[in-house]
Amino acid sequence: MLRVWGRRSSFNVQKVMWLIGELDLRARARRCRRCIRRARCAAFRAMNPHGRVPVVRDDDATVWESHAILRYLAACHGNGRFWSDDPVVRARVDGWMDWSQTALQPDFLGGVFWGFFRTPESQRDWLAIHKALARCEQHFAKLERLLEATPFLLGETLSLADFTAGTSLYRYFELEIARPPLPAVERWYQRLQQRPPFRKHVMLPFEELRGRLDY
Ligand SMILES: N[C@@H](CCC(=O)N[C@@H](CS)C(=O)NCC(=O)O)C(=O)O
Repeated sequence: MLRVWGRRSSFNVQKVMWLIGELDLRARARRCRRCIRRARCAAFRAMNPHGRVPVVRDDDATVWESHAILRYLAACHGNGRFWSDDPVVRARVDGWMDWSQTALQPDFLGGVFWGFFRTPESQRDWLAIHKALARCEQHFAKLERLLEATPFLLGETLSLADFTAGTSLYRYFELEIARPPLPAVERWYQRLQQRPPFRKHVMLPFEELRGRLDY
């Protein structure tokens, strides 16, 4: 039984819960009253020195950092699904995972979702939001080109690359923002929506986060 620390509205937790669902693993959500002040809780910091979620405990292994958790779960429980033992295949997946974390996520989650949705209207920096949106257009254009040729980012089957980039889709398509036409990305999004763990863990209304900068 896995133990998972995190809140359902956290984007980084959602990726991990989606994979746990796809792998059909049993998981128990762990919470403690002090988790509200995780960063200051010594017991939590002993598991993750950064005081952030998600954190997963699997028997004696404690893993933090969402992409490290995805790789750990796929390696231990995937039986070759979603990641690969072949270094060449794995490097391609890793490349898109790292791109998601260092390009798409900062611009979409940081620049647009935080800058626009989580920031109270009176404090929004519109110039920064528009710049981030323009960068997101370029990122989604890259995904569009990949997906014109294949149903999932790296071919016929789902890989960890889809988990990391795909977790943005629900928020990207739900927000009241300008978007370019992205027919291949939309088809991919529809394919992901057919997966119960994606619907259960990623497609979660996020209205409670509007104008909230507190975590
Ligand atoms: N790079 C880290 C980022 C972790 C992170 O920033 N987590 C956020 C939630 S998405 C967090 O812990 N925020 C404080 C909180 O929820 O208490 C990862 O991918 O796991």
